[in-house]
Order: sequence, then C-alpha cells, then structure tokens
Amino acid sequence: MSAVIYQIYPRSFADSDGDGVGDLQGVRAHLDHLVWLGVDAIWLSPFYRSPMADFGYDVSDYCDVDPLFGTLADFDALVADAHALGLKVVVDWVPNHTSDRHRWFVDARASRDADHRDFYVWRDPSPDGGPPNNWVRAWGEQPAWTLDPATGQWYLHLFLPEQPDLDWQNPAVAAAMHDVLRFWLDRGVDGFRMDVLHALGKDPALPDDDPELLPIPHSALNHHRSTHDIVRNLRGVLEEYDGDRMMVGEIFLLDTALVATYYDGGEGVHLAFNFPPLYAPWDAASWQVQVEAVAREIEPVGWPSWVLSNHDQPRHRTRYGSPARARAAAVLLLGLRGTPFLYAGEELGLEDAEVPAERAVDPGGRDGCRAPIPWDATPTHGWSTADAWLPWPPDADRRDVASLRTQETSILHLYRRLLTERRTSPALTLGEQELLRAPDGVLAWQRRADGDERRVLVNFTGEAVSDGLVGQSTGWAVRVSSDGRGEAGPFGGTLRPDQAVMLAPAVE
Ligand code: TEU
Repeated sequence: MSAVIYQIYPRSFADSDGDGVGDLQGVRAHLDHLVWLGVDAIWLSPFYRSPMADFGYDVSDYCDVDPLFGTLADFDALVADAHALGLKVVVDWVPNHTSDRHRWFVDARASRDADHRDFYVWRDPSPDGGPPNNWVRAWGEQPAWTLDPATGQWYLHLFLPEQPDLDWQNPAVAAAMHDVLRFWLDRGVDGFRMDVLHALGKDPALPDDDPELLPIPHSALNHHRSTHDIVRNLRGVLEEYDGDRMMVGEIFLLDTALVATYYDGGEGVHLAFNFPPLYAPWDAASWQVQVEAVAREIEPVGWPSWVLSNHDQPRHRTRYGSPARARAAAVLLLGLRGTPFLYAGEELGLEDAEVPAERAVDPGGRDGCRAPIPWDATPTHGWSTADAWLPWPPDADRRDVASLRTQETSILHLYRRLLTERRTSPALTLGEQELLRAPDGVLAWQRRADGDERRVLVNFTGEAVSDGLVGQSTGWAVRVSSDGRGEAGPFGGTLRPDQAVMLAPAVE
C-alpha cells in the first residue's frame, strides 16, 4: 500500500539490441535509475508474444516473451535483478481479449464445433444480416463485431478486429487464464495490472446498448455485474500464493462510485485505477471535486490510487501546458493519500512527441505519449540508433536523464526529493488525509499518522497567493517546494505562481 509504482512501456524505455525498440535487457540495464529515483515497484506493459496490432495488448502467447523484447531467461534475469535491488515487479495481464493469432482463436475460427469455439463470443448475424447488436469498438464508430465468412458468424471485439474478446462465462476460459496468472506468479512476479478488467463480464443476452451512452467507455456493456465474481476468483488465484501479490484493475469507467465497487469488500481488486482525475483540468475546484469523490467513494471501501499519465493519454506535462505546472503536479500526485503511479518520463518533465502522419503507428492515436526515453544528450540519446520506433519527445537533448541528474534544480531531482520525503514520512505514506479550507485557486490538505504530520499546498493559479490558510501556514517549514526554492527554511506565508509545497511542522 505504501509503494510508488513506476510504469514502463517496454518498447519506449531502453533498447539493448539496436533495433530501435526497447526491450527487457534495456529495462534491466536501467534499474539503477529507478533505485536512484526511489520508486518501489515497476509495472511492465505487455512484453508477451504478439503480432503488435495494438503494440502488445493483442497477445498471441501469454506464457512467452516476444522476441522483440527478449526471452523468458531475460525476464527471469530482470526479476532477479529487480528483487535484489528491492524493486517489486508487476506485469500487465490482458484478459478481455487475445490476439486473433492466438492458437485458441486460430482453432476457434476453424469451424463451429472447434474445441476453442466457445472461448470467444460468436453470434449469428442479425435478421438483416448485419452485426448481432449495436455495440461499437474502441477508436471509432465501427461495430464491435467482425463477420467470419468461413463459419458465417460474427465475433465480438471491444477493441480491434485483431483482438477478439474471450468469453469469461465459459469456465474453461477462466481456468486457462488463471493458469496464466500462476505461470507468472511461479516466476516470482509481485502482481498484475489487469487490462480493461471491468469489461470481462458481458450480459449473456448481449442487449443493444443505450445509443446515448455509446461508445466505450461509458456504455453499459462495460460493467455487467458478473464481472465482480470473475474478479473475486482472480483475487482467489493470487491468494493461493504467499507474500503480498497484488492486482490493480484498469477500471475504465469515468465514474469514481462505479470504480469503487470493484474493491468488493476486500475480495476484489487491491487497487483500481480511477481515471476521472486524469481527465480533470488543472484547476483547484476541479481537483477538489476529485479528491472529495475519492474520499467519499473509495476511502470507505479500499485504498485509493492516483495517476496523471500513462501510455494511453497525452502526458500531463502536455495537458497542463507548462513546466511549472508539471512540477506542482508532482507534489500533488505524491502528496495525496493512495498509491501513486508514475509513467516513465514524467520525472523528466517530458512532453508528448510531435508525430508526423507518416510516422504515426497506433490505431488509437496514442503515439505522442509513447515517445522513447532519452537517456543522454547525444543524438542517439543512449539508444543504439537515432531512429527509434517513434520520434523523440521535444527538447530530448535537455530533458534527458544524464543532463537532469547533474542539475539539482531539475524536475528529476524534485521527483527524487518528493519520493524520499514520502518514504520517510508515515503521514505521507499511510496517513489520514483531511482537506483544508483554502483560498480560491489553492488546494490544501493535511496528512497525519503516529504523531507525524504534513501539510500540502498547491497553487493552481498563475498568481501569488498569501491570504487565508496560506498566510496562516507560517508555523510550518518547507520540506519540498515544486520550484526548489526555500526548502528546509520556514514557510513564508506566500505561494508563488504555480507553486506547490510539502510542509512539516516547524521545529521549535
Ligand atoms: O486500455 C483500455 C481503454 O479503454 C483505452 O484503450 C482507452 O479507450 C483509450 O486508450 C483512450 O484513449 C487498455 C490499454 O491500456 C490500452 O493500451 C489497450 O489498447 C486497450 O486496453 C486494449 O487492450
């Protein structure tokens, strides 16, 4: 619960073999960066065998490493090194769909009575010969169904046609997928990030969706009640193992009250991603609504999580629009009660890459946030080629790891100080949280545990603020400031524009 989890998108992290695509040995070679930074765990986006229609979220073999990323031996070596360095390893698991090249689907489409036919969701055409219902797939208004001409039926895919949905009502599917979890648990992984977990249970009648609510992720098809039983059984698999094996569910429902239901009284997910804050604009009132919603809906039933960026969304540095805001956002993310998820590169203040049309590759238009990580200021940025699979992010020769490490004032050092402060303060890691009444444009809260206390003030405005609670906080000392100024001194009672601070009671 006290961990900070760092997401690695393996294609974009670090390349060890010169093909311009990151790989597991690349990750292994850079674990020292993560230890220096001070995170507790890594989450690896998919590295399984895949035709890469969705860059690994279309898995053709759940129990092997794609040659692009290395081998199972590389994976084992990575886990061994990570564990030796005190880092936990969480892996992605993609249960809603396989690749259309997975041997189950290859078999399933061979004939209507194939062994694996009912691993997937097949239906006859509607009376007019069209798709069986009105569901649409992600990324566009096209049907979530594709006709298989050879067998005359349509198969369901909430994502690409290359990602047929598994039928979780079939106990054989659950059993096979549970074995996938055991395969990785036996190899020593500490947990799973479970992809589109809320979508596993579908209403067996597959009713038309409310056209008002289409498309994903708001539609009813995404949270059928049977999903909760499926999730409880997944939790049961984790609990067959000793140790703290955890699961974080990607619950892509933009409603915190619904997200909260997946904790299921301690029998569901350990953590659920709650995306509404990620969609909130950079203003204090919006963030207050989000923090209150989490306090109201999630805190009573489970431990919250916080995330500002990932491989599916424009980076928050890009969304919020300025370096100062990205720094203030780091204080926000690491000061709130719950498990923070960092997305590789946010500690460098990276913006999304500008990806010209001829280099765009993702069917979901998400290339910008997946730009490769610059490790140094040379033209190849620590990769073996300047032509990585995607263009570099802006200012890659200034926002690279090596350059920022030499600058104490950099955002990278800010993240490191925040992570140290968090780790050494019981109030910040596990403490209670109370929102405080603050002047307009400022979000303020207090954390408390075992006599330890911290106060966080975030100025969301471009103006200095010194009234109300801000001016009254002069009895506190600055532990970390987003602009790096005044740390270890008394708080002067003014927040500079776009400044956020972590405060501790001043020592007498
Ligand atoms: O994402 C689920 C999901 O709902 C997103 O695709 C979302 O709709 C979109 O990105 C918003 O821009 C997960 C993975 O995180 C994503 O990378 C995969 O493409 C998707 O599932 C399918 O596996």
